[in-house]
Amino acid sequence: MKGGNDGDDLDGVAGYMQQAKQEALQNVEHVAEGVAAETLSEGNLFEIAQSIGDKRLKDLNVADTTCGYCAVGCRFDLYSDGEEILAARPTEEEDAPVNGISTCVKGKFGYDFINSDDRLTAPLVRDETGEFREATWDEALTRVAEGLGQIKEQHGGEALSVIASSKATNEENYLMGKFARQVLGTNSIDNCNRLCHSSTVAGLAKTYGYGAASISTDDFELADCILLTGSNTTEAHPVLATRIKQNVRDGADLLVFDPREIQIAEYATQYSQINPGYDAVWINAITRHILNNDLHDEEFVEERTTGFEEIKESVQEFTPDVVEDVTGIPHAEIVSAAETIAEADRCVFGWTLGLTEHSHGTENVMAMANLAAVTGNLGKPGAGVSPFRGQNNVQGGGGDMGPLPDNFPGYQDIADDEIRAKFEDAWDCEISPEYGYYTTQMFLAADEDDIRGMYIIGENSALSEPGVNHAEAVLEDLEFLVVQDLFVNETAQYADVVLPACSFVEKTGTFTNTDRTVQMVKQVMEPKGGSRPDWKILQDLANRMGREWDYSSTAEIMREVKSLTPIYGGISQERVDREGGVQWPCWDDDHPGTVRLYEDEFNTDDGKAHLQAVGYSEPAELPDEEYPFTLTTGRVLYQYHTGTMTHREEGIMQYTPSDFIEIHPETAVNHGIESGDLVRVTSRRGEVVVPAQVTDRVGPKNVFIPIHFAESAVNRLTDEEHLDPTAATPEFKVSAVRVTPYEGGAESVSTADVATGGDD
Ligand SMILES: Nc1nc2c(c(=O)[nH]1)N[C@H]1C(S)=C(S)[C@@H](COP(=O)(O)OP(=O)(O)OC[C@H]3O[C@@H](n4cnc5c(=O)[nH]c(N)nc54)[C@H](O)[C@@H]3O)O[C@H]1N2
Ligand SMILES: Nc1nc2c(c(=O)[nH]1)N[C@H]1C(S)=C(S)[C@@H](COP(=O)(O)OP(=O)(O)OC[C@H]3O[C@@H](n4cnc5c(=O)[nH]c(N)nc54)[C@H](O)[C@@H]3O)O[C@H]1N2
Ligand code: SF4
Ligand SMILES: [Mo]
Repeated sequence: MKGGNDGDDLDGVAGYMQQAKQEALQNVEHVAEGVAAETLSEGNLFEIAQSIGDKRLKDLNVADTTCGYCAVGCRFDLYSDGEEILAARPTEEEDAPVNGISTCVKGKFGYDFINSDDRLTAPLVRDETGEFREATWDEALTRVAEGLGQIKEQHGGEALSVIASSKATNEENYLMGKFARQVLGTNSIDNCNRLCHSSTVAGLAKTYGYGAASISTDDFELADCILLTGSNTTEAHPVLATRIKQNVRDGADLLVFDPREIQIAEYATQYSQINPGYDAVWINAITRHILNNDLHDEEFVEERTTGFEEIKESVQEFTPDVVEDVTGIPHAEIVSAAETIAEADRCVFGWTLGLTEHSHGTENVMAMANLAAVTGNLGKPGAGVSPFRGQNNVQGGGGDMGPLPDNFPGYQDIADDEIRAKFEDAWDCEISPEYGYYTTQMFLAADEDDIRGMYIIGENSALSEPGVNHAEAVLEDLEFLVVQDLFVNETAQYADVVLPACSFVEKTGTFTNTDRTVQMVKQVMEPKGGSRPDWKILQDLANRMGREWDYSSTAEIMREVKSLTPIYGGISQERVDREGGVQWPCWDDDHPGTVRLYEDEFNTDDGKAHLQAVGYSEPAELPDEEYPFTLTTGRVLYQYHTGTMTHREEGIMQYTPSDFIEIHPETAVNHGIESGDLVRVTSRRGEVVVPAQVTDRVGPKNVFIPIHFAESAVNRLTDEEHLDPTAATPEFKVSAVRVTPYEGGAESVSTADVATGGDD
């Protein structure tokens, strides 16, 4: 933390906040058009500006830091008077490689959660009556050490699992992995990437070698053509959307494939409305048209890929009739997309969860990776693949740092004897070569008593897992559950001990964003009450469980990461701070970092891209007479996930205070439903009651519900059992449901109504 020092800047910050208000109210550049005006009450913004105006800047702390919401990785200065965050103001453009001078509403205004009345400020333990009571750190940590220790003693460390937090820093996630393997003796450690982009990581790693974006954010502005699918970019990655729209305004082509006519579709050269769950089909069809008409990049294919003949054969089944029938896309749209991509010199392929959250997500991603490779769109400016990552630090904390059942930091395979020996030596412990459970599998393994205790850090599994009626039963039945979070979230309600952690404004470390840039996160406020940064909690716990950890700062932890992780071999906090950001792979102190992957070779044994034949796939659960609609789920701009942070933001809650279901006008008429009416939505696994929003944004056979509301938790409807066979990602984007008008009226929606299982 440092104090502010420049008298003139005082006006600057106050002035900035006034201007921000104008922007939020009028200039709706990167917020969904037409709704920005309602986002924040004028009073709220005025108060912020006023409160800065009333203070002397030298009394304020200011730190240049990285946003803790999404993985775009916007940078800004945060101003605090020690009590609260007063303003977020973009840093100098050159210090903010991704966002330049813009940020979205969450990064700019989403800080009320930090001081929220229900923020955890002391550990909680269950008393004899089963209720929580506050405890000292000493008592709470002793209870945790005993609870986890007992299970380890009786059933072995493998009976324990850890869910690590992609909200937390790289350094903390590194320690979570080390803690699981060294202290608990389990490889069952995973994180939210499993619910999100693990199929991207698997599919890209198999084809190209690295499970990450090949490009930098700047490449969006260098491309002649951008294909976007399964990404509600303006709402989920607003600042990336701004940069894409900028390039489209300058003449680039934009192709959007999505079941919902999302806002970015308005800017598209071509928008194709697709049936959810058949992405490999239309992607293969585009590849087929390109190959059968010799529109591919022959030289690139010849020199830099293997498997071309196999994929040429495998795409032949995707004939125009088949494609139109299952995906709903007319052949002419396949042809025009194929030709636009083939004609472009530089094309970026961008995607998010619409492609990955399926029982065949890895195949979808491999089909996309094939398309990028056959058109030679890799390893050059303005061309490549970009899965937009989700949580602020899921790339680094959720992947690179190795809190994973199968990998050590830097994607080093735990089954490799030499690599395992390196970590056994560094960590002074024995590590099993057997992979642990993925998150989704942990919940299934608990049914068989293969998992008996869990340590859940910064993840709200009781809402975010698929099939939460099942997840809740598992959490309830665990022999021991520790939750480490900012709040008593829905998951913590099942815990034996809750440990109060602190947020990204209260600690120092690094995050790695969606384009592999490692950036500094800096403390601007003291930890709230008795809360502690995750790394300090882990250190205390490790030491109570027989180890001697002695880190005095997160910079020291990063030095250990650097020594064990080749792709972070040149990355230290000092360097990241000095240079503003460093992109991995960065092999040593003299290496400049990597702006773009695969310029010369792929990260495979022979240096070539290994194209993977991908056949027909369909969702695990198809609509039928009983459950005739396809439900898809996702996000809205102003809310973040399970709401732990954004529901505490008054301005944001004014805009999206409650849940809704998007229903096509035809469906609405057929069922006698009008906008605002309550609707009962039933799947084979459960039901929820939500108000209808009648709109032709969705197709007539589909409905959409956001994921942000506990009271009508959409994951009561989704399926925990049908997982991607490679990546174990759930099929969040497709469930078969029935919709019926809810007869009871709003006041009669009881908790029991919305919270119990369905009629299966
Ligand atoms: N405001 C906000 N921003 C966020 C988040 C948040 O909670 N709130 N969360 C962050 C995280 S962790 C993540 S992972 C990202 C997610 O970012 P996105 O993936 O963009 O978000 P979603 O809304 O889940 O879904 C994306 C799109 O997939 C489409 N879709 C649904 N089914 C299919 C299908 O079968 N095929 C295709 N091709 N498309 C389909 C939906 O219509 C939607 O437009 O957002 C990040 N940013
Ligand atoms: N149906 C459906 N379900 C989905 C999805 C979908 O599209 N559809 N998307 C999936 C995806 S992509 C994701 S990423 C998940 C998200 O699901 P979760 O990761 O479970 O969601 P969050 O609400 O972000 O939970 C993060 C928790 O971390 C806490 N926290 C914040 N900062 C810190 C910190 O520094 N330390 C600690 N210890 N805690 C902290 C917050 O208070 C919060 O409780 O949801 C998944 N679930
Ligand atoms: S786009 Fe993402 S990183 Fe940027 S300010 Fe918004 S939430 Fe934060
Ligand atoms: Mo995510």
